[in-house]
Amino acid sequence: MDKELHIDRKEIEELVLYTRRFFNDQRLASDVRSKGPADYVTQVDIQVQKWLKEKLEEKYPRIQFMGEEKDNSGLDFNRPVWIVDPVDGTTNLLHDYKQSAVSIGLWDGKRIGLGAVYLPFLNEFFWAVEGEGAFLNGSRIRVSNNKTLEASLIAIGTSPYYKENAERIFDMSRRIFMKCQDIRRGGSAAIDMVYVACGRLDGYFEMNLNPWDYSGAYLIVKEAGGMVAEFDGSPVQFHKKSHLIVSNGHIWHEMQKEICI
Ligand code: 2AM
Ligand code: CA
Ligand code: CA
Ligand code: CA
Repeated sequence: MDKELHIDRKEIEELVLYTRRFFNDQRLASDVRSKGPADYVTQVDIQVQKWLKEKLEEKYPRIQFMGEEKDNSGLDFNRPVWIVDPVDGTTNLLHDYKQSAVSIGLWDGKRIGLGAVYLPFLNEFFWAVEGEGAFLNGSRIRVSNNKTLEASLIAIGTSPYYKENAERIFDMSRRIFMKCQDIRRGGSAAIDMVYVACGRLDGYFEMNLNPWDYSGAYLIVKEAGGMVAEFDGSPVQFHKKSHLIVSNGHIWHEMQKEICI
């Protein structure tokens, strides 16, 4: 990462951990607006984004801010950008399912140099800086060592806002299911990815993800020894929608074989 940016881990961690109070406020979670099919925004999303935007802009005035719940036109990706999902897993929040995350990636103008994902309901803070490894609450994490799909637990994504893709997605999921130990559907891309990073899951795939869904967790998976790439094997692009396969590395190609028929 560009060292000139002078990012202080402790400072970012404190800002992110502060957001826990918004997640625990039932009034904010039940203040809901619909953005489209199966697509919602609550006051938790709004308040967490507002908090992070204000604080990050105050501490790092040279870094631009991209967030799911704002207009992101006019950003210059040749310069640094925070890529923020204030709540990943909003549908879970609506149902009090306790599986949601705050996700922050730092695009340094060339690549992702830092990733932070916070799980407020578990009080787990995942962190990675390029070349420095991945951490969960301060302890080093590694992906699992499972070498086959047969021994693997795989999370799927269902893209509920694009139900016209359902047949294709459930076809892929069925093929994966037939070869693996079992599947899970957690509802937060960021959580599924950091769970791959720390070995709770062996793989995950989903279509149509936005940069704020995966930018924070991307580096955490990579620094934990895992692999993240588009369905066709090409590198992840951070300014557009992506179809991603994420794994411990060993089973990436075996997953791809079932997904891309
Ligand atoms: P969200 O909770 O921040 O909206 C669930 O399938 C995953 O897809 C979650 O990470 C969810 O993020 C994300 N998601 C939800 N709506 C989406 C949309 N319209 N486009 C792309 N991703 C979406
Ligand atoms: Ca959303
Ligand atoms: Ca999201
Ligand atoms: Ca979100």
